Amino acid sequence: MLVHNADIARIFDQVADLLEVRGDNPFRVRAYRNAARTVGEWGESLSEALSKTGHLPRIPGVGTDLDGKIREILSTGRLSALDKLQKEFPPHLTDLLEIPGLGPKKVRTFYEELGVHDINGLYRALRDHRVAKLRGFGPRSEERLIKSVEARLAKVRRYKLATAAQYARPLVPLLKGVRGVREVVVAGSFRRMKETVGDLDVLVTTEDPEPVVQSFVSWEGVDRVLASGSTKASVVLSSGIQVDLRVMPPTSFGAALVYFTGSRAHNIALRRLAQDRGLKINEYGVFRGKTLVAGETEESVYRILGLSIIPPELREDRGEIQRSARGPLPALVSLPDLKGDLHAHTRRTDGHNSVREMAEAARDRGWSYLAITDHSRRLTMVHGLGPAALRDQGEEIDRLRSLFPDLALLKGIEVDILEDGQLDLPDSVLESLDLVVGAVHSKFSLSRADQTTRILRAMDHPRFNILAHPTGRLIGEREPYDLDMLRVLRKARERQVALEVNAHPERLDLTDIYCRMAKDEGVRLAINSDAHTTGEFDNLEWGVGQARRGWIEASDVINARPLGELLDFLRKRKTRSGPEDEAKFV
Ligand code: DGT
Ligand code: CA
Ligand code: CA
Repeated sequence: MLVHNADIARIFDQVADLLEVRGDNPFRVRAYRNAARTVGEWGESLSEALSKTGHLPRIPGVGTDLDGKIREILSTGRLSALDKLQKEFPPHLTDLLEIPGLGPKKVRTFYEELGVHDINGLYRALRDHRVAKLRGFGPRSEERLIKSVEARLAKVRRYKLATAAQYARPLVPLLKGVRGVREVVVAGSFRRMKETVGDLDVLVTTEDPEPVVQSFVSWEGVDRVLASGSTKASVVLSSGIQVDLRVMPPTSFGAALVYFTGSRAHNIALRRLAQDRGLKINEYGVFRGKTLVAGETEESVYRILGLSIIPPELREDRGEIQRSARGPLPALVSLPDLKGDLHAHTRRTDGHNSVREMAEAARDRGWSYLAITDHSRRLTMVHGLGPAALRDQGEEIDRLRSLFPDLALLKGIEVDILEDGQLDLPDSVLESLDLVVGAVHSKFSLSRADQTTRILRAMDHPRFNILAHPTGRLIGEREPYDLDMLRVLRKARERQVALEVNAHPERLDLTDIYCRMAKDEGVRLAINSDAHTTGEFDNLEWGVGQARRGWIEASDVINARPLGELLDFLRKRKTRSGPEDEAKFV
């Protein structure tokens, strides 16, 4: 039985949804919700951990009860407690919770009073004006709900990159294990590291396609087979994600990889370029007349078109083809370039590990530095640090430093940017720190002018170093706040502030497009994990992916710099005051 962490998370979330609709104890609901989140983001596969060591790792928020439930899911793929709950309600009732403005109480009312079972049923009830007649509803809320439901019905489901990765990765060893298989690559938007993925596209090369298709469609993770032929198949996994398989001869590997990596726009541009040169390009190769002239490697395909090889993350037809016609593309930043992380939390606020545990994990990754940046005090959702608590943490860091001779532990804070642009700690406290990460956690709905002014003012603070998750968006859940990004970027350059590429799978903020805009404006970036557990340092991979999609090189990234250069950047106004000195940091 193959169970991913994301499957466990999904089951726990379903339990939480159903408990909520039933009106169960909110603490119980929250326990499931938190466990879903932690397990979903856990770095190592719990299934592998259990089979390797015989027990589960210590997971914050997972006590003996939930531990037992995880084991049940890992061994059976199901949870009897969920099966029982599901019998109480129609199977698609909780889909209604995905509609903005619909909480569990309303969902239950629709079910009990109107017999609504699913989103379509709700839509009919709305259109028949049955909802408007309910107590607590009226024509206005009816109108609003109709809009939300229509938006939901039109939406095609996409998966966050990190979630898609959990589903994609086990497929590779499975298919590599089939006799005769040469290469297995997950191509498509996944290979291009797009922030969300619609479906997975798996390319396999072999001389003998039959057994590959057979293993694929009969894999235990497959829920249903949509189509199956001699060299291709499409399935839906039990997680709901679709996977398209394509089996090709090894001589076509490069051409097929180019074709199935996409993007579609990139492919179309390549095809046009080929035509201009009297060539024909498809997934089997590049042809002059009937003669195959390239196709075994991606490099050969690009070369015959007069191009240098283009990294998958750039293949969006955003100028990469014209640029590669002129010579090699920039060497994009990669994970091993990072020398540390400048945004990480501990148990003192909402993290799960101690400073020491975080430092050990950083050391084990071979990093030169790690900044501890817990939340400041005013943040209402957690107990933020005030001056005394922060001093206390500073002393803890001082004591630990001798244990980590090769890792610089930096004292930092993730300080709230208040509504008026002030920072949520006194200057004297901020001055005592090695770095200040500033972030907006409240008042997301300020007007564009006010939100921009607020952030520009914060960046004017002489100790402000990094603007964390600059747009505040949560993928698929919360829109970015309204912001004049160009002005923010220009202020960042002027004040020697770096913008964060927050690597958390739900944030990926800055986006690829803004990364590129930042580079064009000469702004430095910091690719940070915002880790709340040691395992979440792994999330940096997703941040690096977005930066690469934004054409970012190591030289643009402050945490790809050696410690000395990083400190130079952070200590900006202790040694100098104006942007004219910035040339020092190139
Ligand atoms: P997704 O799945 O929506 O996140 O995005 P992709 O890029 O993975 O798109 P998908 O799965 O429809 O197709 C995978 C790749 O196959 C796509 O990036 C390019 C190639 N491809 C598919 N259909 C066509 C087509 O009609 N024309 C061309 N030129 N390429 C195609
Ligand atoms: Ca795809
Ligand atoms: Ca596809």
